[in-house]
Amino acid sequence: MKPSHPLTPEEEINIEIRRKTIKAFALFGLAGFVPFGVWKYIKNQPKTDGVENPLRNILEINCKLSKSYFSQVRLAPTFNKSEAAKKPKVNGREGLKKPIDLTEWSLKITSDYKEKKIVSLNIDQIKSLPKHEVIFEFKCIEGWSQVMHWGGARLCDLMETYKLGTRDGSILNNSDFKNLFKYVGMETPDKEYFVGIDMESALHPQTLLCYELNGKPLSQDHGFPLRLIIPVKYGVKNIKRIGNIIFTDNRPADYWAELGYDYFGGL
Ligand SMILES: Nc1nc2c(c(=O)[nH]1)N[C@H]1C(S)=C(S)[C@@H](COP(=O)(O)O)O[C@H]1N2
Ligand SMILES: [Mo]
Repeated sequence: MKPSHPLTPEEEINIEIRRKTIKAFALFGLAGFVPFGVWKYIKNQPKTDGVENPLRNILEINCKLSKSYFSQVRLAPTFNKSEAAKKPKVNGREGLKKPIDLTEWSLKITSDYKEKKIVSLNIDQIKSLPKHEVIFEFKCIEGWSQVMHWGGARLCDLMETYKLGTRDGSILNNSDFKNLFKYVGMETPDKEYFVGIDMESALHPQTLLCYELNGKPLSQDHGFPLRLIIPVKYGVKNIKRIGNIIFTDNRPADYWAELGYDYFGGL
């Protein structure tokens, strides 16, 4: 349905909430059953400056790339440190068979164009990017969830700093989003576990490359030395022990999507 007038910001937000709500319910095969009620529920949440809380203004986000990409962004709800699980559960060990140490690890990033650009980074280079923390409810498709407290660098800051994500290797200018690759693929150093992420979710300000859990260095089981935390997606997309990253227009292989789960794995 196309309105006959330019949308007011309020209308745009409503359409966006409704779209996301329907998408979330479609995942559970419930589309057409609940959306309106749930949408109304979200709509009736407290507002900050006239904007429903789940959709906060991007103004408080300082990654330029992310800021120019999103005019409004829906943030995953966050919690206090005291609410985070003291003994966080470990789930999934694909690609983590043997322990790894920093002497044998680097993050290799490839951009999928003719002259493939490869950037290789060590953990100190990741740690020198601005550090962000997120405390959110981590959800696994197996049916459990827990509040977890993570720390690391924003993927969008990495992309901006190393001029990654654009097809011509330039820093994204304010409106030239067509120049962005469509996907980001990530895999473990042994390629046993791998995920594909849509660019929009990669640029989300809560999407972090994490090296800390509960304020301490990651354990091997939780993805040492670097893992993805992407609160807008289910656990499956939160790959542990990232070895390689690729920016590409070809939909990257995805471990759980190949086993029949929804490729986008969003919440
Ligand atoms: N390398 C790797 N990453 C992975 C998995 C895996 O098997 N291997 N499992 C995923 C799943 S299904 C979940 S729920 C989360 C669990 O993260 P945690 O062990 O830190 O709680 O990791 C995700 N990342
Ligand atoms: Mo999971």
